[in-house]
Parts: sequence; C-alpha cells; structure tokens
Amino acid sequence: MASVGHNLKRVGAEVLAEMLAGYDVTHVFMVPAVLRRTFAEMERRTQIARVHCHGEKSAAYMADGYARASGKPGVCMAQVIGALNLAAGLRDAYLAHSPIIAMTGGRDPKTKFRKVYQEIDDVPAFEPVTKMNVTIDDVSRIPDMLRQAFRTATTGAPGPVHLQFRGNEGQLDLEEAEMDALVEAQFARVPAFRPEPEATHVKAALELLQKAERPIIVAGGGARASGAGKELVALAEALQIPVATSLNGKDVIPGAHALCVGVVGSYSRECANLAVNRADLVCFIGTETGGMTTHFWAAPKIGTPAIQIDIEPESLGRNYPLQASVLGDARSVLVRMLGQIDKTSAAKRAPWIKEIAALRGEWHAKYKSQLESDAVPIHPARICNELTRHMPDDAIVVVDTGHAGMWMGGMYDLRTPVQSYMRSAGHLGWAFPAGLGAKAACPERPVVVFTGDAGFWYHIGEVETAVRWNLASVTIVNNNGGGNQSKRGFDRAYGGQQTEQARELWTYNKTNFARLAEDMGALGIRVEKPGDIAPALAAAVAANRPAVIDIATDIEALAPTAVV
Ligand SMILES: Cc1ncc(C[n+]2csc(CCOP(=O)(O)OP(=O)(O)O)c2C)c(N)n1
Ligand SMILES: [Mg+2]
Repeated sequence: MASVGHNLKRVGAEVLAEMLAGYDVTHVFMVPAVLRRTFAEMERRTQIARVHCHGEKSAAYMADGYARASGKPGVCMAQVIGALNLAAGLRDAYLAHSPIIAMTGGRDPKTKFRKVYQEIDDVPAFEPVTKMNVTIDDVSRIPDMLRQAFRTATTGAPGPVHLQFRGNEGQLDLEEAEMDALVEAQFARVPAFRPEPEATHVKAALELLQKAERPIIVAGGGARASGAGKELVALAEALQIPVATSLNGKDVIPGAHALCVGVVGSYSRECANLAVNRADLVCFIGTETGGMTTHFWAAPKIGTPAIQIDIEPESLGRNYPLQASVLGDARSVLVRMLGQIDKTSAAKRAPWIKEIAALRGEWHAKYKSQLESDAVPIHPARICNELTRHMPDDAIVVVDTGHAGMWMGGMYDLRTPVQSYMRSAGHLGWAFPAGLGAKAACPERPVVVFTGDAGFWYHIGEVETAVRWNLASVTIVNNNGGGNQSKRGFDRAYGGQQTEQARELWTYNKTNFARLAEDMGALGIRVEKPGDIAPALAAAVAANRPAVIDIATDIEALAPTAVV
C-alpha cells in the first residue's frame, strides 16, 4: 500500500492521478473535456498515456480490450454530454464480464433541474451495464470510492463500474481535502481473490466426473478470467475428458489439442455441439450457460446430467438442474480436483475419445474445401485457415461479432496455449477499438483483429488514433462490401427470395480500406488472392505500426449456422 501521509490537504486531481498510477493503470481512453486537471496531474506525476479518441463508445471499447488482454481494469472517461455514448460502450464489457472503470462528469446540486446546457441525469442509463454506479459529490470521497470501484470491478465475476464526478466536466477534481492516495494493489487486476471451494463439493463433482463414461467439459469466460487453462487441460488429459468452450472461453485450450472439440453453441463448430449432445455428463466451468453458449439450451438439452463450477453462486444451476455444484475460483477448484483424481477411471473412456476424434475428423473433412478454397473473391474460411497456420505464437486475437464471430469462432484454431482470443459479446464494431486497447495493454505481443467491413466502418476514425499513439495492431477486414450476415434474414423477410433493391438494406459501396488506412498514416495492404494472406500478415506484424489488411471476399459466402 502506498500512502502519502496524514492530515495533508490535497487536490482531488493529484490524488486521482496518483491512485490510478498506483493501480498500475498505464492508459486512459477518453474524449475531452472531463477531469482536465487530473490529466494535467497525470502528466506531472505519472507515466499514464491519455489516449484521446474519436468517440466515447470506442474509448470504452479500447478500455475493454485493454482489460480483457491484461486482466487490469480499463479506464475510460467522458464529459456529461458524452456520458451515454460511453455507457453504450460498456454494454459489451458488462455482457463479457470485463473490468472497466468509467468516469464521467455529472450534475452539480447547485444547478440541477435548471436546464443546464448539455445536462440530463445520466446515472440511470449506467445502471443496466454496471456492477456499481455511483456519484462522487465531495472531493474527500475520491480515494475510498476509487478503491471500491477497483474492488468491485475485479472481484467475483468482473465487470464495469461507473463513477460520476460532480461538475459537467468533473470539476470536483479541482477541490481540496485531507486525503491519502491509498492504493490496494490486490485489486489492480483480475482475479483479486481466488475463493477456495468446499472440499465435500469438490469430491462430489469429481466422483461424478470419474464415474461418467461420456463426460464433457464446457469452459467459459470465467475459466479464462481465472487463468485456469493449464489446470483445465491437465484435468482433461488425466481423466480423458473432451473440452468444448464458449466463444468467450475459446482460448482456455488450444484448438489444436486432441481433446478440444471447439466452440459450442450458436457461433460454434458443429462437432462441439454434436459432442456435447452425446455426453452423459456436462461439466460447466465458468460459464453462465446462456443462450449463445448453449444455442438456446439445445446443446446440451436441459435435463442432461450436469455439474457446474462458478465463482458466482447465482450462476450455479440457473439453466441446467445440477447433480453437483462447486462454488469457487475455477483454477482453485481444478487444482483441488487434480490433487485427488483417480487416473484409472480414464481407461473406460477410450471409446468416447475415439468417437470424439471421429467427430473432429468429420468436421475437418466436411469443411476442407472451404478452408483450403482457392476461390477469388476469397472465401472467409480460407482466411481463418491461414490465420490458424500463420498467427504469431503469442498473438492476441480480437474478433468482432456477426459473421466475424461465426467464421473465427468455428473455423479458426489457436495453436498454442499462450495465444489469446477475445471476442465481441454481440456489438458490431467492437473489435477494432478493442484491439487498440489490447495493444496498449500488451505492447510486446502481436495483436491481430478480425472484423467485417460493416464492423470496421463503425470506428474507422480510430485509425488516426492508432497512428497518433502508435498502437500497432493489425486489423484484418473481411471486406465483402456489406453486412452479409443480414442476407439470410432479409431472404426470410421477403418470403424466400429478396428483391435486388433489398440489397440497399445491407450492402455498401465498394471501399478499399487499405487505401483509407494509408491516407490516415497506417500501413494498408490490399489482398485479393488467397496466397497473399500469409505474406500480408507477416509484413503487417513485422511493420510494428498500425496496419489494416483489406481482404476482398465473397459476399455470397455465408458462415455455417449451428447444428445440434
Ligand atoms: C451494435 C450492433 N448493431 C447491429 C448488429 C447486427 N449485426 C450483426 S452482424 C451485422 C452485419 C455484419 O457485417 P460485417 O461486419 O460486414 O460482416 P459480414 O457479415 O459481412 O461478414 C449486423 C448489422 C450488431 N451485432 N451490433
Ligand atoms: Mg461485410
């Protein structure tokens, strides 16, 4: 704990700047004007980079990417008029359990309800997207409220918090009070605590796993946040249990691992859904068992024997009646299990593992022609395959939603346990700014974003931010000239076959994003032939400056939908 002494009158901005540095915050993402004096104090007292963005939503997404890449809360800020833009950007973080501290300017009691320029009551809008949503009205409360914000963001299932500072620009930071810049370093990253499970619960769950002949693990974002990948793979190997993941938990086991069946649910790999639906016991680890992960509770079907491990008691059994539930940190629970496993129970699962290998093989055979397609315009599955083979060993892969999520979730494999994967929890346009935040948090690791063109358009102005701050992520744009995930839906809306004019609902003008990126000072590479994907990736990673790889793809190629 860092303390600056007692009975000392200090300016709020000084304390806030020092505390953020004390919590190991390296970047804040914002649109001015908010907490201006705090920015001045950051410059005087800290090394914190103040990344000035082109919109509050993308600032929040950058903070989110920073948080998911590093486990450290991401900090973003907006003045009162930008507050709801910022709140909109917290929605993905809330859904994904990403720790964020959002700071906004707010109302002054002296003038509220008097039609102050740009002012409404923003606080209610933060309520559905935060774990904690508070106003700081007296400067002396900055230290304890900031500590509470870090504590809330990093404990249990992590998530965003909102601090509103008095004054439309948070001018509260100019005031003085007796206070200490006291920091609780434990809450500077996730997981702040690793709650140990009850021994009897661990034993009951393990006995069921060992008894099962066809068990499967479904691991989610909670396993990822706990850093439980190594222990999870060790347990799976020791007991010969196949592993499926949620989209949010994709990087807890490399896709290349023989026991990995892939992502289960809606944006999934067919063999994962099939495997989960053939299991006689499903072990959920750190997943909310929500609609996306279970394809609306069809994989597995409700009633399938299940056990669950989670850090949040209210998650246990929410959607699947359980034979055993274990409350605790995922890694801690797995360590306990590993300490008492009976490896001899694995032998009886040889037929199940053979069946799993066959399911994996069938999937590869079915999609081989797409994965290896030489078609021009390029088939997106071929991009995924090239990325599987050529992604740097320690890359952080950041993926947008829609078809981007489907292509990469289902068809891209992580090769190594140190490659990371982060995905939009549903918001189109999240990935590009999130990738910039990830690069800010982990400058030594390659960051490779996969997005569609509609996704990239959202925050394209942030290419300029990336250049200005040399946030050297590589952004791959699957450029098919439209939002072609919408194609199926409009086919249906038009009764089977849409009109030519209907395409105005989901297509754009043809654009060369590589050229646009070059104009903004980034490296732009246009790819039109499949053989050029790998060299473009290598060149973009080596360039060490923000890069956009624009890949011309087939607008008629539709990602496979979930099979159960
Ligand atoms: C904020 C938000 N608005 C709308 C959507 C609905 N949506 C999902 S995918 C999609 C189009 C995606 O287009 P693009 O990024 O070009 O990818 P493609 O489907 O063409 O591969 C839309 C509009 C969404 N997911 N998020
Ligand atoms: Mg598109």
